[in-house]
Amino acid sequence: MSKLFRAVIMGPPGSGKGTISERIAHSFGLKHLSSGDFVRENIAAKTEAGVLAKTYIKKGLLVPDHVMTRLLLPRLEEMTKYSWLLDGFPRTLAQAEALNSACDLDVAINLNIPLETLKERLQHRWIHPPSGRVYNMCFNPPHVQGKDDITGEPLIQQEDDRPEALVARLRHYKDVAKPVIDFYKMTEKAKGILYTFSDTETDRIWPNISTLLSTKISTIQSDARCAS
Ligand code: G5P
Repeated sequence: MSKLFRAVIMGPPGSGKGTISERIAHSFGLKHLSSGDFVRENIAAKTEAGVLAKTYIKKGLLVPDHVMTRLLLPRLEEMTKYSWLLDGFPRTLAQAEALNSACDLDVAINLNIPLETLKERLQHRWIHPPSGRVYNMCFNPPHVQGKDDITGEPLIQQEDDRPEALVARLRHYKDVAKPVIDFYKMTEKAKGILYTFSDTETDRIWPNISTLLSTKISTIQSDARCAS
């Protein structure tokens, strides 16, 4: 019998959540659920939540909790048969509490990356909106400058990666993240699931995350086998 595995990945803008999530999804077969992608899909579809979210993202602010939980929790309810990795949620204590009520997590990954590294990365990030492919002009540049590798279509810089919005995003993250970390350290149900990784390079963090998840997933599956 195999048991489902549920994880979250948290970290400031530019900490590598998306990059690491792709590697986790690819290596471990978890569904990658990105809160940022859900928000952007809703903005593109001009849903009521999307129109509201856009006004916050433009200013580099978090989307209000009631909007985020309304977008995210129904998506999780559709995923009851799958193992998943939730990228970018929770961001606030209220979101952590809502998620805690909705499901049991196995692992919470926390990325701790220096501020200067974050600013440097995000200033150089460009995306291909139709596919969501992300480039960094230094770390993983496109083959042709300004063009998507697969389609050749133009790349754009997201509004919230522009310098004014960026500084506000990083500052705001710090204020709201600490209670979330404390929540995972102190709440009885979540005790022992938080793992923090600190470095300036994703490629140095990745092997440690990969080892952690290999160990956790095989422990959970062998526990499930013993119980059945
Ligand atoms: P998102 O989309 O969740 P952010 O701001 O949390 O956005 P972001 O900016 O997408 O997160 P990330 O996923 O942590 O960053 O990082 P990434 O995209 O993998 O890497 C950033 C860049 O660095 C990329 O260009 C990558 O190639 C490069 N890179 C990675 N590793 C390295 C490395 O080792 N070296 C170098 N040189 N480069 C590297 O959310 C967007 C907005 O939606 C709202 C908020 O307004 C948010 O700002 N939102 C929410 N609001 C409230 N609550 C929530 N739960 C919300 N979720 C989203």
